[in-house]
Amino acid sequence: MPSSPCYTLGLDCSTQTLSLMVINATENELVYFDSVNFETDLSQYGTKAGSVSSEQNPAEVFSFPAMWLEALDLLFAKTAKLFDLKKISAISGSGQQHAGVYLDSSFNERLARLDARKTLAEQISGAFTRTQVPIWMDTSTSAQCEKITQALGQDGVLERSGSIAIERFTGPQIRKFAEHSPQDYERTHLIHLNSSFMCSVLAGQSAPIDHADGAGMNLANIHTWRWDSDLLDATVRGLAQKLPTLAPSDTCVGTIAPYFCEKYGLCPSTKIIAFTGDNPSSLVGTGAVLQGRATISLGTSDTLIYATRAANPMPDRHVLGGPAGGYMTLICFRNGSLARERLKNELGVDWNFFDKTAFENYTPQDDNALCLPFYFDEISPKLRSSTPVFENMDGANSAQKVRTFIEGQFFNMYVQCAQSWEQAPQTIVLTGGASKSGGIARTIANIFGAQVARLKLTDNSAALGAAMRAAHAACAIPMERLVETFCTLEPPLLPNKDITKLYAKKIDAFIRARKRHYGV
Ligand code: XUL
Repeated sequence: MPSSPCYTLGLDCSTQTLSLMVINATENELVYFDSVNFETDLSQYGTKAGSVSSEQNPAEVFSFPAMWLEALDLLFAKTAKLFDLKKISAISGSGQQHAGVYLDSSFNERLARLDARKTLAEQISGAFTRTQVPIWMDTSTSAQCEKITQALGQDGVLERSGSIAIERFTGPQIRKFAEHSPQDYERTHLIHLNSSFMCSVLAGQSAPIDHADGAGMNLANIHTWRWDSDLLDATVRGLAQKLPTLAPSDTCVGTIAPYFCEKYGLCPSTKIIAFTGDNPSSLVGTGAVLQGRATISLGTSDTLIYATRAANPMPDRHVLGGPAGGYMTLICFRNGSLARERLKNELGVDWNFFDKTAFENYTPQDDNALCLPFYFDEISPKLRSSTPVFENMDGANSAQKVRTFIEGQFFNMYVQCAQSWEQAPQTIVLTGGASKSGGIARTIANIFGAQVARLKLTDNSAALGAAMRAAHAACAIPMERLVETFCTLEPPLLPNKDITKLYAKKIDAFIRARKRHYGV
């Protein structure tokens, strides 16, 4: 154990916010947390919850790398006033997965000469060959996915990259850019992910893409952890030249750029550890790097993640590199909190009603009421939808609608994963805004037949995971010890066996209804 304190800083650049957390890993303390909200704190970008949809094609959804840079300056400025950043030994971070950042040949030089009297956005934005970039909510690349699949076969793409060709993944998005904007594509010298881009800015040099986030591109080979030449050729010929290197998640990229030392008082020896995706980071921050735990994150999207030893790719799931070694499985559901918010608004109820009142004194009944809860095109399974379907619910009140909608969301999640996992988890850790909802937690416990608990220390498991990874890589603190200290759980909710049995019947009805309405 190191004798001097190990303060580490974790950043999470997610869809809606940039968050910053400081932990003192030697004293087992969470020391500081703050965040910047893209929609409200950077309203000049006109985003709704951090993204904008294209008017011509709602399947296209974008965000702005310049906005992420502005958020980084804002957040460090706020933090520097309240916390002595000189104490920080190492920084790591995470970002929303799949979003590419497209840069011209001036990027490296711009990073090398960052001037603390100016802002990051002012100095770096000139390198963007796309000012708005497609993010994970974008489902507009079906044609490109088809071409990639034709070239290698569905299994060929799956076996190599850990996923079948997926619309939001960076490779198909890059292909679309190359096809639709060939000149801007030509000018593009380097394509980073959100995570490796933010890491590069902090390190003042182009950073590698880590194995976990890199697997969300349909370009990396998950067995060799190199860019796969067949996948690259099937995407865009010559793409290899435009990609950073791939590296394990615990790689030390270098030390912090002088810009941050001069402006915010960080120490020049602060180590920068490779950034990763928000889901891999949450796997660490919830302690699900250990076997037997799975994590459901109830955020803009709902995601289910768990660690595995072997890769074992299957078409309905994504295999990523494990942020602490091995592999992890991820299933992402686009109809998460934004869909819950739509229903809440349509019913004219508040979150307290939605999370609590609607579930008071509720025991699920053996009836035919059910809901296919899709306000948006779903990615798991792939289906097109703009409104939920309520079946056998004529005359239902708001409370019944809320409950049936929530049951539908987690029936869908259960169906997407349970048929194919090797070993069902005994504990599910819930994170994200909606994890506070007792009604949702109970529903999940009963559907999955597992105990469900939230983290005691924080809601932001991605930022915590980043700070933990920094402590592990820079101060050599064992991951098991970090999990033991920082990922303690609140008292769990236990499943009710009779309700789990009843839900199994309802899940069969859900599968039939989903097939009837959407063909999947
Ligand atoms: C995962 C995914 C989302 C984003 C959200 O594949 O697309 O969970 O990472 O930030």
